[in-house]
Amino acid sequence: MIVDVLTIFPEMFEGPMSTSMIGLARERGLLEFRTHDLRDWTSDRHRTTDDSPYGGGPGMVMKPEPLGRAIEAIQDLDDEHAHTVFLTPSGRRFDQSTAEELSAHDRVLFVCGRYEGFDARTLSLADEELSIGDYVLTGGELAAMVVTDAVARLLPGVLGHEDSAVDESFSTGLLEYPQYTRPAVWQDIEVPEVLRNGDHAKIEAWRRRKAVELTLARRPDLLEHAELTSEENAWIEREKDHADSQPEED
Ligand code: 6GU
Repeated sequence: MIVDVLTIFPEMFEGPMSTSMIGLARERGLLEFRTHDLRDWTSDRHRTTDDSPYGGGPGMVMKPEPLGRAIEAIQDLDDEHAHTVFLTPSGRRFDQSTAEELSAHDRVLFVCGRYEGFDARTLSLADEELSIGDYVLTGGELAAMVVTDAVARLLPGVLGHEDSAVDESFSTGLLEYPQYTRPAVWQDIEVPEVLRNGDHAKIEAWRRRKAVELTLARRPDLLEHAELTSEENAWIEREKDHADSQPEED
């Protein structure tokens, strides 16, 4: 997969995109990652990328001309169309299923906004607009890194253990079950007996129950879309009834 990023801060990407699994994926040729400095497509002495908004108001807006020229030039780098994603807090919320969708593209171009946002006319250059959550960042760069990380780890060969992307939180629709490693006792806390007995059916059942329990406690909203057995649904209803009959915690 080829990932291009258009930004006025290419240096922000250096550490995160060269470290650990992403760095290794690039070394192995599984991910080609390139940054492009938007200022290279400006035409004035000051290399200006923003301007004040028509109609007044606070902040600055990304100028359309450099952005348009840059996107066209980056598109032309390869024969394949780059699926073009604008990163903006008003975009569709990015999640694991969006990561899976993006990982199917041969090329993706992330366009990072700064200032108050993009000139609305440039949004027609985007195949989609994404946000990484309900909070405001100073720019799309960190969001582009978050999305690249989530997508790159889904590419074949990037994770050492191919199963690790299957069982984890969100692909099952549930939060992940608790994990333990040695020692068997740490600060007087024992690793659950079931995990040390080598009965894999029991381990599987315990992990599944813990995943459902944790999801009910912390992210009950996720249960609506999780694939649950009728036994699990019945158990959840009993847990909820039990919680309803308990006095409120403060
Ligand atoms: Cl994609 N950009 C900015 N500036 N803020 C955000 C965001 C993106 N996603 C969440 N907050």
